Amino acid sequence: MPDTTEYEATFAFVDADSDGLISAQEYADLMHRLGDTCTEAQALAAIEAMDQDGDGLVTLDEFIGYMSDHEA
Ligand SMILES: [Ca+2]
Ligand SMILES: [Ca+2]
Repeated sequence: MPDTTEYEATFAFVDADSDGLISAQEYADLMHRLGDTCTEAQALAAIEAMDQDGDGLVTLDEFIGYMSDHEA
């Protein structure tokens, strides 16, 4: 069983309005807060990569699933 505490903390950090979903807008805002440039298209692509049911929003489960798959 992987330790998901760190993922949950990261998710909560990105989920600015704490509604349990990460939107492309929240992702773009985070990138901007971190001093990164992020276009709307880049944010949408990032969300699409994590979004498993295609509703355009990333749940904690989808986020953890993505992180688990993409971390050695
Ligand atoms: Ca949110
Ligand atoms: Ca989704």
